[in-house]
Amino acid sequence: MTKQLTVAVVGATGAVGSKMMEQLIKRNFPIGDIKFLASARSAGKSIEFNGKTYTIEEATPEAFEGVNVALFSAGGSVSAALAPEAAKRGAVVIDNTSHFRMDPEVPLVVPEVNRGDLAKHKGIIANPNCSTIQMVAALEPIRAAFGLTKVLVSTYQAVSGAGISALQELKTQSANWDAGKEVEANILPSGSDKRHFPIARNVIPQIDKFTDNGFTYEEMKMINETKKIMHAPELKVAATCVRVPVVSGHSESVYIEVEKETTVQAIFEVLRNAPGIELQDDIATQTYPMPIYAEGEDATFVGRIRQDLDNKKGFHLWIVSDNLLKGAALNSIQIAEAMLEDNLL
Ligand code: 25A
Ligand code: L14
Repeated sequence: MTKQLTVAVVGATGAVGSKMMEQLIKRNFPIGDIKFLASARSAGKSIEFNGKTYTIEEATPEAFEGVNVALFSAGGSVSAALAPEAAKRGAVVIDNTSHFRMDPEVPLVVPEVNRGDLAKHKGIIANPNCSTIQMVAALEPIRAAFGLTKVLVSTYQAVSGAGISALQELKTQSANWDAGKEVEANILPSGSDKRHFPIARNVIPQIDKFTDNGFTYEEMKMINETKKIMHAPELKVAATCVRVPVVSGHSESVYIEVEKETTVQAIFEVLRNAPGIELQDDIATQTYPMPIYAEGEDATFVGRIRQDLDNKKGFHLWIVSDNLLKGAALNSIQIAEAMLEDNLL
């Protein structure tokens, strides 16, 4: 019989946390007991899970006593304070925030790409950035077959990545536009930055705050995390991250350079056999990935694959996935499943 685990979900009432709950049920994760932790604001409220009602508890260090797996998605400061406390009490933490991702002691894992890194864990595993997960899931099979030297990506990121309050803002702004009322902006591009712009009927070339080098933190996450996950410190990566008024599903225009000369047909073949990837590429029937069709789906969709006209080793791809699923909740649960299979839990 499979082991039954005690699971804690931190940030269950959030955009990612609620998807984690859905995935635990959908994938039949072996739960013996489960608890839901949030801020004091939500403690005492009730939450439905698999037909039963649970009371939300405040996330405190003691709340992790007896927990086997703790799924965190409540923001970086919550993980910084509580993930080590959970690990100290014997839980394996799977953390959705960026806080521990570049810590050399913390595995940063997309199971299809670097599952082997899980064995090196010391209590905390980091779930990568959503835009990074879908990109490396699609590029790893190509790297394994043809080598990879360079990646240039521009993203078209959905609003749900910024949490429930940002989604609410998109809805209110859209309604106000339609009603001819004044449109207010308080959250995007970044709640903690100085200026805010409407996302309804707009495109914002800033996700997260700016770092000193002119790239944003979101762009630097894509650059650094891609190299770490693919074990490729020499890989050249650059990113431009852009918010678009889409609810869920991140899209990416990606240009890559491979080591060995190859063809679009050979890349099709590799992607057709890749785990978690669905090839949607047939221009004769206008078949290509789009976020409204990726929403709610587990796969990472790839299409519009073209050979560059000036560089035989250059290829262009269009990659789309549900940022709350493969980009966050699904990948977290897949990490837990892989650890169970590999006797790490
Ligand atoms: O700090 P960061 O890194 O910048 O992260 C910012 C946000 O990104 C989301 C998540 O927002 C996070 O807060 N996030 C995290 N990882 C993500 C990922 N991989 C990610 N988004 C995409 N991809 P969220 O809205 O999705 O979820 C927030 C959850 O975290 C709980 N929480 C917050 N502070 C906490 C805490 N839990 C424990 N301790 C703390 N100190 C939060 O629960 C929610 O589950 P909550 O109780 O704080 O909020 C419950 C409901 O309250 C409403 N609400 C939200 N903000 C406010 C508010 N009400 C009043 N004032 C507010 N400021 C919401 O309706 C919420 O559902
Ligand atoms: O996982 O879309 O580092 O605003 C947190 C916020 C990813 C995207 C992370 C967003 C992100 C994100």
